[in-house]
Amino acid sequence: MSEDIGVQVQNLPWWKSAVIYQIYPRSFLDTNGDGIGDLRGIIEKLPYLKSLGVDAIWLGPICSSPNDDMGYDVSDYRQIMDEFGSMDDFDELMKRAKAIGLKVIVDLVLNHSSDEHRWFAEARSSRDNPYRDYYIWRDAKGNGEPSNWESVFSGSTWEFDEHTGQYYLHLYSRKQPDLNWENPVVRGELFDIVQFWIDKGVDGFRLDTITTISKTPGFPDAPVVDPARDHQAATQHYMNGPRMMEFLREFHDKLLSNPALVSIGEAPGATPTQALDLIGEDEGVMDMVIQWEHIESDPGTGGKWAAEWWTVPHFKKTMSAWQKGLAGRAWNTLYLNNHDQPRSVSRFGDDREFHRESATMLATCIHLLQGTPFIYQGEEIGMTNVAFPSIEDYRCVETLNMYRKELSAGQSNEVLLERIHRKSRDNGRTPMQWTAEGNGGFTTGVPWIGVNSNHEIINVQSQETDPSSVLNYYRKLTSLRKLNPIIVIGDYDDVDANSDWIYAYTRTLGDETWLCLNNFAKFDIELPAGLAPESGEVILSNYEDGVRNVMRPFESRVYKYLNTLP
Ligand code: TEU
Ligand code: CA
Repeated sequence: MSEDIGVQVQNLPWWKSAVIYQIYPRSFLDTNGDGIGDLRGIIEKLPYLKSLGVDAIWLGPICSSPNDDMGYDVSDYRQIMDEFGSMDDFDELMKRAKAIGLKVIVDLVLNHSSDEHRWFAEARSSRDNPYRDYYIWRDAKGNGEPSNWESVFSGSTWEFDEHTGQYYLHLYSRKQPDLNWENPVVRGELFDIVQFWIDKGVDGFRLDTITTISKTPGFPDAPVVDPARDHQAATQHYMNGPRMMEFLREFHDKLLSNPALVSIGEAPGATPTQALDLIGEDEGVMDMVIQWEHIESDPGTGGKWAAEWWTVPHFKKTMSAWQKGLAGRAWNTLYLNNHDQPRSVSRFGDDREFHRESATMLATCIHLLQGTPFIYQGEEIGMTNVAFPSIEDYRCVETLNMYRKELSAGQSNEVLLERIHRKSRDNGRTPMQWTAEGNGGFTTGVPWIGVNSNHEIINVQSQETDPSSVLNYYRKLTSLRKLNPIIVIGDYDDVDANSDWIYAYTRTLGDETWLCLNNFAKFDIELPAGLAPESGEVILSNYEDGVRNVMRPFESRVYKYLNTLP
């Protein structure tokens, strides 16, 4: 690597060359047999995380919570959730992570609190309580709710409070009342909480649903798109709202501008153009956004539960729009999995016949793009969706609410379970599969949600010793990134964008170009002449012995050229 390039990479903020590993603490490792993952479980697995070659861990919410939405409903922002352990455990986790060079990012849920938070208990006690204005209260309009908005988790966003005779707003579950960011006292309280975690030594924040903190004044009705009141229609009144940038600018100037901290805002509904406002290199208010466009690139209109018709060209178009839209102006996050999504190998790959091939192809495709790759726990062994037989086996509030609503509207249990098997967030929340033994080595007790029975085949232990495993392929990817600045800062371009099954793109830095070919089909694809490389060194592939002009099912191949493509 030339000296110039080495210096360029060294001068980047740490999070640009990093790989971030997302932990869903509840499902990672249980060390006391209560069936719930805990901080001591994370401490125990720090050497494993280090061995993956990741640079930072992002911990899903760890604060006190009644767990209506599994920690995304916080009842005390300065305490650790009982089930997860104590603040001493957290301090120890920080110390041990730092000692082995792992950074720690925490998840902050500032759009709403739990209804069991002290503030809300006060607020609902009377109309003139000093905490009343911490939340959003409105009178009935006519005889009905203040607006027709549908909650993300089904039903109205307005919940009537008998005691004080007004409605409060909750974009998510009724146990997640929205905080009133219009109130400067609330912003002050939230910023103090952020400072509390900075003082704890964390390296950054993932800011939950941060683009919904400002709502259209007057709460106008959403256009009625369909009688089912899908929540998408209302999002225009609370996503990227009128004062969002102002609030975030204040947040940035007071706290987030600290260059040692990374700030990653979750931005459902953001387009590349909107993202530039939030994260533009010069004027941005955060470092990166978790955008949803590529993950929701099912072009249907029926909302998340509709049968999807995901296509490779549409996916490529979305990825390219983000790659090109942000190039040189802002920084991408790269991911296909998290705790809100079904497992990518089941969704975009083939979790049976081509499990290893498709898990490694998807990984290659994501990790070689420009941006910071995220690995979600279990992805590194190719964990799959689960198909529990009964609704009783499910835990996710979004899933359960949708089921109840649709069942009472006349839909059958069978149809609803099929949707849930395909799309439920619980697909991504089953316990981490460490071993082939009972409960996958996750717990000695009864797990809070079932362990996928395929842990007998898909688990960390068996993949550790297999050089061709998905796990060891992820290790190859993280180390390749460390050795090759082209992966971090090389320019991106797409190639043959019209191909139905191949996602081909180049990365270029100085006189070096990499061609990354990914076959999303479960059958052979013959490469068109322009794409079939005549020369070039293969630096990475998930198959042995590449065949020049044919890509086998879910094959990935990365070629390196000097000077120019042949
Ligand atoms: O997600 C925000 C969000 O938009 C999701 O609720 C999304 O609409 C849903 O998952 C689609 O299936 C964040 C968290 O990531 C999520 O886990 C929380 O439930 C939500 O905020 C509320 O805090
Ligand atoms: Ca436990």
